[in-house]
Amino acid sequence: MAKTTIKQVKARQIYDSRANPTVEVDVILECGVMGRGLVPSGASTGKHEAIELRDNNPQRLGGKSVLNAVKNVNELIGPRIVGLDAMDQSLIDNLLLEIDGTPNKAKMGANAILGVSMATAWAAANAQGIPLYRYLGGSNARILPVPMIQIIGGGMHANGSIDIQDYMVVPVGAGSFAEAIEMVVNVYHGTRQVFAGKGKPVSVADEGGFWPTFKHNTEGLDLLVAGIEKAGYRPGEDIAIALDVAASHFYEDGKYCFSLENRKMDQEEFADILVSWVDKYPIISIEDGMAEDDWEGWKILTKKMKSRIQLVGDDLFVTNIDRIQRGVENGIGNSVLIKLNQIGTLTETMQAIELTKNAGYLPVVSARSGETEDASIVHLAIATGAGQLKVGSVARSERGAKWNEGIRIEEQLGAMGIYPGKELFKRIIK
Ligand code: 2PG
Ligand code: MG
Repeated sequence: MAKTTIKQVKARQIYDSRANPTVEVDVILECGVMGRGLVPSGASTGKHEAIELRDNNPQRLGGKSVLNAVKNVNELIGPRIVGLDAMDQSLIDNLLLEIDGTPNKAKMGANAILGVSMATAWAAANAQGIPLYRYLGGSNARILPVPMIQIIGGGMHANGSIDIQDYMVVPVGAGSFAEAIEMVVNVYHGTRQVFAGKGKPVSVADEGGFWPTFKHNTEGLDLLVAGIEKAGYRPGEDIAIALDVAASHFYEDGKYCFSLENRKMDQEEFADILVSWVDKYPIISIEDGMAEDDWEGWKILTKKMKSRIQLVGDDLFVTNIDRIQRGVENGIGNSVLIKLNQIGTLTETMQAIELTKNAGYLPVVSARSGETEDASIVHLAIATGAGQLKVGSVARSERGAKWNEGIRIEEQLGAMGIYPGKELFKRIIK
């Protein structure tokens, strides 16, 4: 028996950053080493994502408990993977798909499956005494991600108070990952001063960015530029702006509806609005500028924008190889948001990143709005050389856990580490 043979699998219900229940899995090996997987959870979920199994029992935690997913791990999945070698990640992930048997992981739950998949990888890495990024990526794992960090949180993460979901910054001018985080922390505090100076509340939304009380969606862009300047940086040169429009959530009957401005737009009009923002503000990236099934709208947007900025598909691609493939074949977007729990296993996630890179698109590894102290996604981003990482804001420890882990890994990599900065975007922006 190998020392990395799985001896025990144990799941439990824990709680995430929004005080919602989620799944945690421990995989324990014969050698006594353990790996742990903590599962995140989205709020602005794409409809093509793998299924997050919740109990829907109104008597308990508002229907959100995950006791069935926990039970699936403890009673159905665990017994099937005990005795297997934790080093055989893809074999175990394939077995998880087989045990579930549905195309969208509806039976076991993607939350149950991902917990096991992640815990297995950590156990194997821990048994070898190496960090996860190195276990998954080998000695090639040395590209630190350019962070995409939320300064103002809107959309479904701020109770629908404005239409746009994430106003973020990208420290393209930093010379290292640690410097990148320091710059964004300065912008965060600079923006707080700008908000306070205008008499706006400085309370925060779900991912730690400031809560928006705006009259117009572009007010967020103006405040962000002011925040960057207040911190002493040059907008665009040092720090660029990124948006997650999350357009699926205000697309109704073929129209994009800004409720804040009482305005309904067709695809052409909406794409023109976004282009006018790119003309006016130092925007480097727009995510979900069109809705998840509006392939036509995406085509129009890509045509108007392509090569000027990064166009990221989140709800559109849902880390799903078939959907990414369809996008690539039709020349839609030029970047893919990568979320482990959208697809459910580590192996499928790594395949999605590989496909994205091979197509000449840029992957952006991403957290969910509901997070835990787990920092696996930083390891995933570095292991795969993804190049970018999006994790909400720099405030709140479930976010900080990721940025802090990146700082530690950069220190570990020393002279081997590479922070790509603005160079990265030259692959897609001409
Ligand atoms: C997104 C994420 C993170 P959620 O839309 O990209 O901002 O949100 O996890 O709620 O889907
Ligand atoms: Mg998104």
